[in-house]
Amino acid sequence: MKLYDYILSPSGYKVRLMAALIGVKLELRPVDFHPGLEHRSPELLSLNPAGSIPILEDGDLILTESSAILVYLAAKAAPKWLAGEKPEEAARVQQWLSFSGRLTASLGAARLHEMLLRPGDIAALQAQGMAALRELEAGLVEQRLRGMRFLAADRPTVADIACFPYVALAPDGGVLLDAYPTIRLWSRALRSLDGFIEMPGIHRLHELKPEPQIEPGEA
Ligand SMILES: N[C@@H](CCC(=O)N[C@@H](CS)C(=O)NCC(=O)O)C(=O)O
Repeated sequence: MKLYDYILSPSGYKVRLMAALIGVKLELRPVDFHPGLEHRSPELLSLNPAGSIPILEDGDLILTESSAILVYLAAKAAPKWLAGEKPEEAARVQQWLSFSGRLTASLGAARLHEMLLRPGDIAALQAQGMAALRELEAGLVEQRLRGMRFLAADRPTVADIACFPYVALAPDGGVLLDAYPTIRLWSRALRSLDGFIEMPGIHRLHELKPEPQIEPGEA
């Protein structure tokens, strides 16, 4: 399977991370996203008219949209990551896959603005990003009250992988994670999974850093 990818792309990293966690081997085809804008070249637009990466090629199949690619990899190699057995878990997966698009549009756009000087209303993007983080924090607190550490089930699913990178990289766009203790715990849980891989700005769990404390009544 060939992945059109850029090392600093959180959306490409979603696919690389998913593949690493479930033991799928990918052939990486680096795209000169910046400064070359290769994702908007005729070759890549013929694969994805939307002009975005990642793009996955598997034989004759060409897939765009990172959420679809995550679902494809999981369905092929590790269906447990789809959490389809219980209706409410399957629905929650869909809910958070859809929500992940809002993280890309807010935190991702703020990051592009700050790192690659993309035009945009940075204050509005950061405010939208913080609103999304509050929603994610509330969702994770509800899950904890159900005894679950992950977004859709008691184990990680494609939904967690779809949401994680733009959240972890929020500080690149000027949005700090200090106000979201449950998100930080969730990030720690993901970063300590067997097979976890890093990207620039997202590190494996550092064992020496103490757990954030959640005060009674905060969760
Ligand atoms: N909805 C797409 C969005 C992916 C996305 O935003 N990719 C960025 C790179 S991280 C991109 O290609 N953006 C196009 C651009 O900014 O010109 C997906 O989930 O695959």
